[in-house]
Amino acid sequence: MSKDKGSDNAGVTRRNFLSATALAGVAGAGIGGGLLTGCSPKAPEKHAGTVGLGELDEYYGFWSGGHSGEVRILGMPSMRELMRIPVFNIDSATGWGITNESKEIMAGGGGPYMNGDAHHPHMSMVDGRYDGKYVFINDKANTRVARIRCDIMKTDKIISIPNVSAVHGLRVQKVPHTKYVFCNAELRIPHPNDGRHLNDPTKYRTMFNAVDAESMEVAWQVVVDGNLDNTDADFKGTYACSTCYNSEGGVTLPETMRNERDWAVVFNIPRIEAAVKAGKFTTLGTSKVPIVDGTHGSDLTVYIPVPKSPHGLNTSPDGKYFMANGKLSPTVTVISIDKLDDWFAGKLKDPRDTVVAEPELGLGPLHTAFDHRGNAYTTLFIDSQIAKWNIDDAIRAYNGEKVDYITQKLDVQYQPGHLHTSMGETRDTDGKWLVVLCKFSKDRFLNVGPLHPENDQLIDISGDVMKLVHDGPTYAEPHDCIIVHRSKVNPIKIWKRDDPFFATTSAMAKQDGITLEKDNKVVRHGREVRVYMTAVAPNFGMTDFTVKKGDEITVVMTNLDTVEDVTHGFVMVNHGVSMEVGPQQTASVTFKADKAGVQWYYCHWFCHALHMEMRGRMLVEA
Ligand code: K7E
Ligand code: CUA
Repeated sequence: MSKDKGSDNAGVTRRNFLSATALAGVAGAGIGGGLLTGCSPKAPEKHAGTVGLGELDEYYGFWSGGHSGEVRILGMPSMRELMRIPVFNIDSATGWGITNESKEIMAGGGGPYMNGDAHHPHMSMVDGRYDGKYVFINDKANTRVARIRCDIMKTDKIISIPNVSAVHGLRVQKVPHTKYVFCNAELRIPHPNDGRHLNDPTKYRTMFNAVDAESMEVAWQVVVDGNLDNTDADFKGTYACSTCYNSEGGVTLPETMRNERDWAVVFNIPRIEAAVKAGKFTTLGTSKVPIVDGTHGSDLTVYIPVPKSPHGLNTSPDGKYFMANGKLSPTVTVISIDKLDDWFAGKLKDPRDTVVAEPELGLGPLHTAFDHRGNAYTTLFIDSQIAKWNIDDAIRAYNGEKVDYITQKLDVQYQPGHLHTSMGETRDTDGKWLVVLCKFSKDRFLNVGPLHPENDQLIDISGDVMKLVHDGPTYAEPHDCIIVHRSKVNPIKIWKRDDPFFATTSAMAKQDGITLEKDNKVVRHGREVRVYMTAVAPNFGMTDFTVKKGDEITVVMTNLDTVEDVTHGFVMVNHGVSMEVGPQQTASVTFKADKAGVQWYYCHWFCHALHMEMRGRMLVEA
């Protein structure tokens, strides 16, 4: 529980380190000393009514950053933002998109792109439970999928999905483990997309994609009818289900809105794997990814008619149901996963026979979350409400009984999209907290100009009634989040010297005969100059080096500090270059020495009372 005080690290803390080593040499307490020792905790006050000052949260929240392109870590239930993980975006503080290590990862996704549109962060699982290993997230803007390593909380892979446009819905396979990351490509494009077709919608297609979670290669793709929106997987390892709109196959808005019903499409994973294995696939263009046909009539899929333009797709954590959220219909369609077995065994005549409930909840149902007591919580975008309803009661009502399945409606501020319960997409769903990600904050906060923050609201669902307990303004646009118990996540505090994150850089150093842990040397290969440098607070291993104008400089920096939280940085003034170098990490950055004269570099991560003095000079000879 959230009773621990401060850090649970038994080793040297940042404060001890600073008082023991740094302050001795500083006249007076100095600016740094004052800053770092002046923060004595007061008596605990309650934050968000839930977590006292200095107390640790019970959960990690992984928040998508929407079109900011990043992922954020929040402490839950305090909703304090703990960290940002740059993924598809460029980040000035850490040098993401600037360092060689991050550029190598970003290059895996094609581009170069400076933007991303991240919607759905989901953690890898074993047997339907979080395993703390990876968080995956889609990029709708540039058709990519990224993986974050949860031991270091850095992005370690980005891939682009071939043959499709705009990856939207993303979920992991839950059982037996996350072998695949499932992702929906949303926008339909001509097959092949070679510049010949604009106005022939019969040529337009999109696909459901499975990415191998370990190799991060696309395993296979499934051609579908319509546009895919959101997706989720079952707790058996047999099915994934996606909402699918535009059953009309149109390309303009009026064309795509004509039909009263669209679909939930169910993908039979073992059958798809068997088809790929048996060679029953095609490929497109230069991509080698096997493509199987899952359009109407295929035995790899079933198209279940559901009311018009469904949006969210959620699996109940008891493993019994897929739920398609109606968006333009006030309903959520509840599909029995057992009955899907009957369908694929040929025992049912009509795909609608798999539907066991269709509760009417209110206007604009977008997403549904769950507790462990048989309740579902659905966002009503237009009504600005959460509907809490009982799943069994909704099934009884569908069977003709007179039961009121809605137990509460709660106003939220305003226009909610996703919502998520603590551990709610896993077998460990615990029914304690519900977070609702509201698209509009309107009047809830101080006016900050025409662009308003959004509003993530925290709701206590541990009792019989939902209670709103906290407003959390957020920057564009956390579509979705997951709330993971802290027992599942265990990041390291100091880098391991053999971390694959900087393996390419280490290999380059080795070729240059450099021992990164001690050498401070300049190695020249023609116009390519490699500057190998160590850093120990408050000194760079090299306070000056000389290059020639026009040289291409690669600075490789190794932080030799072994103290938790002592991160150094490297900024070369007037060169557009910055990078984070954590304890025991190596990082590198490449730039052109295109200005003659003395060029200062400095450390931009506060590391020491003499941090401001941690600097050096590059002399560029004309
Ligand atoms: Cu509803 Cu992209 Cu999950 Cu936004 S999606 S809300
Ligand atoms: Cu090193 Cu600041």
